[in-house]
Amino acid sequence: MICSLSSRSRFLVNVMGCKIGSSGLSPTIQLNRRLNTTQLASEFLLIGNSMDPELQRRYRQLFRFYDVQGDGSLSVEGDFQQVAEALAARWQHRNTPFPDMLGLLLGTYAHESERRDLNHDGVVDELEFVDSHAPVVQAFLGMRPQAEAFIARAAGAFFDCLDLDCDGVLEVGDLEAYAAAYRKPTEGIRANLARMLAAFALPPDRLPRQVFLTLVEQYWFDPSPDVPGRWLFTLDCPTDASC
Ligand SMILES: [Ca+2]
Ligand SMILES: [Ca+2]
Repeated sequence: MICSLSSRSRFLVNVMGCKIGSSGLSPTIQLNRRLNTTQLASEFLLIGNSMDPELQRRYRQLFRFYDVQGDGSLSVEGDFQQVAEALAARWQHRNTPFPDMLGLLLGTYAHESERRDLNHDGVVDELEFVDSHAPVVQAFLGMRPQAEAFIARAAGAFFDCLDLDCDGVLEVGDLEAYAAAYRKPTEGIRANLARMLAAFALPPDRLPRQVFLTLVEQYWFDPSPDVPGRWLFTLDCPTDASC
């Protein structure tokens, strides 16, 4: 995720993986490096087992979405670099909302990958990906107002990276470009967006910024079976929207 920081939410931001401090490493990561691998695995196994199964399912789904090469591991070089380049390239000949969008995306992906790489072998596997989000969930539950403010900034900045005409609304083409950057199929995106927007009694093909933020928060943190955000990364919605 992309971050702009305020001192109020530093703990949460540390957990969410944004860069702070002179070392460039969050205290969470620094602490992790003082533990040996066995201790670390035990810590995260315990936390991971306490996570809601539905959230674990979604994080596994998200891992597969992010896995551009489909090889069961994530890395900047193998997966995220081409995504960042594809998303930044859409802005060619346009004024970007950030001075160096490619650099911002690459830096964010690099930092997120480092945070998730619990055994520091340079890649993130599915188990690491799921387990590394346990402290994020705990931080969200423990610091809800700060967490929501953080989501508004971080996910909001990512929204801006996709909103080519800067009108505060994502269209189907913006979401298709995002999925295509991850080499994912785009056929079901229109129907999937329509069913999510129907839950907000909104027109089927325009996703406002605030609704996007709500869907992101639901996907990451609300395991309820009826929230529309649970569909956010669903790629196989039938085109007749009957799913
Ligand atoms: Ca690893
Ligand atoms: Ca737009």
